Amino acid sequence: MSQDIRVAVVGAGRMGYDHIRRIHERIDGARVSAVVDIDESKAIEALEGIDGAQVYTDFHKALESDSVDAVLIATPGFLHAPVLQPALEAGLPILCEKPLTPDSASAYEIVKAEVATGKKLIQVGFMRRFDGGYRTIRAAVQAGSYGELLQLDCEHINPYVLDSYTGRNLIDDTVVHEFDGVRYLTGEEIKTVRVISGKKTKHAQGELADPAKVIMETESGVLVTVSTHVTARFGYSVTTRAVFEENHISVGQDLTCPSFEPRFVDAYDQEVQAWINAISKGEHTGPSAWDGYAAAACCEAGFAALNSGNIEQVVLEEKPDLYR
Ligand code: ISE
Repeated sequence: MSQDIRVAVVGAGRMGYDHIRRIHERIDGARVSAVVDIDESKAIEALEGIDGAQVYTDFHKALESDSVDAVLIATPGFLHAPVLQPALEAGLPILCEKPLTPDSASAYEIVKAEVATGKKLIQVGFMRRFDGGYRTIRAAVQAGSYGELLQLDCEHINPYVLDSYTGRNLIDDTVVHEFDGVRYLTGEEIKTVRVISGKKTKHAQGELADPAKVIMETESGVLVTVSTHVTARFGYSVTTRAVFEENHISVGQDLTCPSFEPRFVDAYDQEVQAWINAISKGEHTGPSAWDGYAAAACCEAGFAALNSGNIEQVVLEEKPDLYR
C-alpha cells in the first residue's frame, strides 16, 4: 500500500483549522505532518486529538524537517506569497486558499515563479469548482443541450463580516469567488466589471458598500449580475441561476446556512481529496495559478469600478503556455 501524502498546513486560523480536521477525519491518502502558525497555541489547538504532527512557527523549519510532501496554505492572503515562493522552490505541490495573493501584480509574480519550475504545482482554493450544483451548470454549458448560456444571476449573502473587513474586501474576499465561478462556468474570460450600490444597511461599517450589485460581461457577452449583501444577519446563502436559450438551472436556492463552512462542506472535501488524488498520480487538477491571477485581475477592475462607478475593463497579461 502506498504511503500517505504528508501535508504541512500553514495557518491554523478559521480555514486552516477546518482543513486540518478535514484531512484527519475525511481525506484518504493524506495525513497532517506539520502545522505552521506564528501563534503556536493555535497550531496546538488545531491538532488536538491528532497524533504524529509537528508544530512550527517558521515555515522554513517545517521544510527543513524532511516531513513534508505537500503544502496547504491557509494564512491571510497577504501572507501567501512568502510561503508560496519557498514551497515552489522546493518543488512541492500546493493548495493555496483564495486569494492567490492580494493583487494582480504579485499574483503574476507567482505565475512566473511557477512557470520557472516547469510544472503546475499550485491549486487555488476556489472550492466552488468542486460543488455539485456548479458542476451541473458547467456540464450543461459544455453539452450545449439547452442552447447557449445567456445570463448568470447570482446572489452572495453573508450574515456578518469581521471588523477587519474593508470596502475592498467585498471584491477580493467575497466577489473573488464569483469571478472564478463565472470563469469556470462559462469557460471564458471576464471582460468588464461594474459595481453599483444604493441605500446602505446600518450594519455596514465605514466604506463598505452593502448591499451592492456587481455586473460583469464575458468575452462572448454572457451577462452576469451578482447581488452581494455581506451583513445580512439572517444567514449565509450563495445561489446561481443560469439562463440558457431553452432552459434555466438554479443552484443553492434551498441552502441557507449559518456560514460558508456547512454550505460548501462537500465542495471543500472534494477539493482537498481531488488535490491529494492528483498529487499521488503526479498530476495537477482544479484551478491553477493562472486562474488565481485572472481572478486577481478581475479584482483590480472591481476595485476601480467600486471607486469610479464606471464600467471597468479587465486587463490580463499574456497567458504562459503552461496553462494552455
Ligand atoms: C470568505 O472569506 C469566504 O471565502 C466565503 O466563501 C465568502 O462567502 C465570504 O464572503 C468571505 O468573506
